[in-house]
Amino acid sequence: MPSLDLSPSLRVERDGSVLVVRLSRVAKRNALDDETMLGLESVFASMPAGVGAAVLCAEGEHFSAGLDLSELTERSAAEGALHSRQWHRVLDRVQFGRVPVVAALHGAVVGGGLELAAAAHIRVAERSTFYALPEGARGIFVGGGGSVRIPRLIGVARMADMILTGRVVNAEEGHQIGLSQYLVGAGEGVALAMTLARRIVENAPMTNYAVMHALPRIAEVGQDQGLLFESLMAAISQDAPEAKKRLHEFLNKQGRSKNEKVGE
Ligand code: 1HE
Repeated sequence: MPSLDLSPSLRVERDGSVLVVRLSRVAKRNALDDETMLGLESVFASMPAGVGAAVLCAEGEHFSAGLDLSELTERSAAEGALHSRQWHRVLDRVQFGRVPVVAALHGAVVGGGLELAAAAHIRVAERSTFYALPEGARGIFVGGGGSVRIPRLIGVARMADMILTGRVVNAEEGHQIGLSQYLVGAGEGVALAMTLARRIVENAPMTNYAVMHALPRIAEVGQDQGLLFESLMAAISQDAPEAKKRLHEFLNKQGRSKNEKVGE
């Protein structure tokens, strides 16, 4: 696997059509300092040609301890706003980049770590995973897009509870309430994330584009606009040569057994 290392706190490797992005700041429990965030921005902004999906995972016992609190102490309000906007920019690169992102979670997924995980399109959680928003205890508020992305996964009331009371959500509960789409045993997260990423790469590029860029926006607008937006996206995707080729293959049953028909 060729290595594309950028910063000491990130390890980036290519495995065929999948880019594996690994938080690698174990001594600080993968706390997200500016260097790491800017590294993530540059990775997701310059996805190499031929890569069709990314896996986001972490070394050590924890996915991420969130914002690096040592960088927070002397910041003014103005600097804080700019810093939060920097996080928004970086996590928008993750969510609205060129390729779908599958996050493999374990251990602490807290504060900004949960905000980062929420920017991925699919979350696979190992049973060691726990989620928390210690912002309340630290006297601050989320600043990395959490108040926008996390309620879309679990609702405002659950997120409010996590900040106000410091409630820690374990992997099973997190799975039930929608923080993860997959729940697996210890050490199985990255393998499943890789399998899912390889499956995603097989989709027509326009399908993946529509799911990443159109679906979350359609879900936010009114029914009228949403239905029109959906029709336009459907028309564009079915017009692509790849879609026409796939439909012909299905109708001509080229190289397909009965068992492969659904989902494939
Ligand atoms: C850190 C950080 C950090 C650990 N910033 N240095 N996030 C938090 O409030 C979570 C704070 N961290 C924890 O609750 C715990 O570290 C963990 C539960 C994640 C892991 O516990 P543990 O026992 O494995 O590790 P530790 O002994 O607490 O920490 C090991 C080292 O990592 C230690 O440094 P050392 O030099 O003394 O060895 C810790 O200081 C350091 N460390 N977490 C800086 N977060 C965009 S806005 C987002 C706002 C937020 O994210 S607020 C939530 C911040």
